[in-house]
Amino acid sequence: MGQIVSLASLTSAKSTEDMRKALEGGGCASSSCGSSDGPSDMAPEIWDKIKDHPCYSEEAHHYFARMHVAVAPACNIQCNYCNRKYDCANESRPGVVSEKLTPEDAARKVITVANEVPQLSVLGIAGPGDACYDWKKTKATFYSIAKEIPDIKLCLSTNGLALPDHVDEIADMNIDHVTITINMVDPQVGVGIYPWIFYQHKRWTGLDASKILHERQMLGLEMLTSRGILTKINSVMIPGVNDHHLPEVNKVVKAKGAFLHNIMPLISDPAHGTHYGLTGQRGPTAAELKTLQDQLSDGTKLMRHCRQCRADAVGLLGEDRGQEFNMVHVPETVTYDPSKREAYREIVAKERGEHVASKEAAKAELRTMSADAKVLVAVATKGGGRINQHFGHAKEFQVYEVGAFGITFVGHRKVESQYCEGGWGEDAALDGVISTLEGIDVVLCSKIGDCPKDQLTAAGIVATDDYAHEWIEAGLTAWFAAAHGDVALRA
Ligand code: CLF
Ligand code: SF4
Repeated sequence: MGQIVSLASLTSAKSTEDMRKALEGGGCASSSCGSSDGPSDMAPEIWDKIKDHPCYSEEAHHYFARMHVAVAPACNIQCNYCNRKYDCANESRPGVVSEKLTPEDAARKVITVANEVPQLSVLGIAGPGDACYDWKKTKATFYSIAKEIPDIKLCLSTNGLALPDHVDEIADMNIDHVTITINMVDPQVGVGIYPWIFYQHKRWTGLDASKILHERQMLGLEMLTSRGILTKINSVMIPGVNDHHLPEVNKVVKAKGAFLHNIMPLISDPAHGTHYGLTGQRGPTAAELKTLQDQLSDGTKLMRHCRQCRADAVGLLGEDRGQEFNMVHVPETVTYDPSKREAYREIVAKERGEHVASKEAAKAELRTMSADAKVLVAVATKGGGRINQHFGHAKEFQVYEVGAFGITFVGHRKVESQYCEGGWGEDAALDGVISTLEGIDVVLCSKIGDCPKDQLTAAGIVATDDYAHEWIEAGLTAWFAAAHGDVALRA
């Protein structure tokens, strides 16, 4: 068994050997949901495009990082979940304001991050307005960074209205990943989401606005997929507005060739000052989101590992290193040094092989179990695919459904305040963690004290550190076999 992986130790690793040591005992979480498909599930050229993209491959998100640069402030529509004071809520958490950058600043920042963060594989532009409407800045930024760091993947996110005007340039610039936020395919539904759009020098409202937006989104999607550009659809799930309509959206975007569908829960905190926030529109519960996702399992593959990240996010999904790379920390002149990224990639390539073998073994073992049992397991992990985090330090838990059918990655549960902050346990925080874990049967972590364990037991949740530092799949399977061994089918 390897040592505990610390992704922080990877990013601060000074040498290839340090990185290798940090990764041993590390790895990644897996699942059998759509976006976790591996090389055997798709054409090699598609796998090649997604294998290092943390949003397009669930497996990759444990190894590779993205960063966003906020170069595109202008927007051409109004969404009811957006307050223009903040960044584009289509691709980032509302209520977060990023530092606006010029394309030149952005280039310096990306090179600085690439020199420091070996996991960096993707540069995304997701606003803070609309990347296609503010196209000149988006284009200038991608152009200069692609020249400096040719192997970085370029990714953009858009509301779709201006998209058809730029698809040819997107293809020419090798932007292989585009996200369109599509919340409806019936303009009548859109009336409740979009108060206005600005199109062809004119402001449109009501059904007219929705119709135009819908037509442009569909056209943009078709144009992208016909050029082989991988297109992800983001949909914001808004209870009572479009939740019942999203299966239809899923069906339509699948028919038009979308690669992935990411259903994001509406965040409508009144403090963010959005229309929905101020009018009391609620977001969906975790259970409602899961029910909808389960309903869609036959449609376009689902992304379930989205973290609704900050608009100036830097790092692995779920990790927030944006503040470390504010412009005050970025040198005036900086030269790209590929050595850290190259060394990291070599190590990850090896590590992934071992992890895939472990997942296959886990799958085979589970197939020998009774088909009846099915449990929801929350795993505390710092990344690297291992059960390697103390219960009290977890800022989020990765949730898996486990049964004879295999292991399905369900999503993550964010912890508002960690149980053990500052070295001792806080009872009030534990209550919060327990309510975060509602519906979970089992918690696997690398360490847990008797007190929180007892309180979890009282809440009907089994917690154990027996599988500390195991690959996640191996630990899940071992726990499942121990708990359901009496009904195992094998001789
Ligand atoms: Fe950024 Fe979006 Fe590209 Fe990823 S994010 S532009 S596809 S590189 Fe990813 Fe963040 Fe979710 Fe977006 S976790 S909010 S899906
Ligand atoms: Fe806000 Fe983005 Fe919608 Fe524009 S597209 S209104 S920036 S959420």
